[in-house]
Amino acid sequence: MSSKTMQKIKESVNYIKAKAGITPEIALILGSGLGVLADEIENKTAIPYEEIPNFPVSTVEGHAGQLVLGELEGKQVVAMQGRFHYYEGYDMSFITFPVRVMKMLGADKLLVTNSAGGANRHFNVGDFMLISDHINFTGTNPLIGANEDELGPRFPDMSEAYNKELIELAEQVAEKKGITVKKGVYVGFSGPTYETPAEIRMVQGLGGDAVGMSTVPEVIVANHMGMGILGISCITNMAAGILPQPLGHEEVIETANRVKPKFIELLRGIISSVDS
Ligand code: R1P
Repeated sequence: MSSKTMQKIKESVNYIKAKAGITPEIALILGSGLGVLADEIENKTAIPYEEIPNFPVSTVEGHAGQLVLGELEGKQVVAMQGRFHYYEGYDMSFITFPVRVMKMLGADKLLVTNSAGGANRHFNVGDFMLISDHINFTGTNPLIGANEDELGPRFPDMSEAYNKELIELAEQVAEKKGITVKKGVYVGFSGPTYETPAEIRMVQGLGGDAVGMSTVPEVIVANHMGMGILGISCITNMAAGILPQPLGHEEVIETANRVKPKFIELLRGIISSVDS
């Protein structure tokens, strides 16, 4: 990270501010097939990533590729309808750049979602899992490089990367709405291969509950900047070796589509209950 990065963040922020006259309180990152929540945003301004200076461009099916700003449940929000993954070939600091921009636009809270494979045998396809913690198995870290002191410390504390109060709030909202939520540890791999059965046995042995190829870098960067983070995984498939069937992205998108109404209800409830 260098002051060149600060300059780039400012350029992106200024461009977005000129297009959308709102100061978001909550940033949303919408996982594979879960981008539909951004369609619910009112009075919105949608800006394709390719228009925003210094932004990467989405390449994955199920990720629309635009930043959407507007109102949801009376709160000002900014949503990434489509995220970036390390396996797309981008540098880790580049895939997490939009998180920095959303924070500099004003968002102090990050609600990050993903489609994940269930490694916990007590989970079922279609479950939601509140992320209590993560294990970084990507082999790298988005904060590698010179530290930008203006953004956060050189050695960030990760002892409560996922905010306990936000997890409790999400549990209360889910209970009120009669939506069952699980809680667990998300293990982030680089992808793009799905994990092997042996890797899933390792994950289980290490206390991991779900696996995926996103979220971890975004959460590290958001935590670096002191954002309050809530992570929700949608268990779109069971991880390798749990069921006698191969894995594919079609199933991920299919399940995400199926749980859409419940996902929207849960997320809306959380956003409406979060303190401004
Ligand atoms: C694999 O099917 C894709 O789905 C998940 C994995 O990380 C991978 O990108 O997507 P999100 O984590 O973006 O929801």
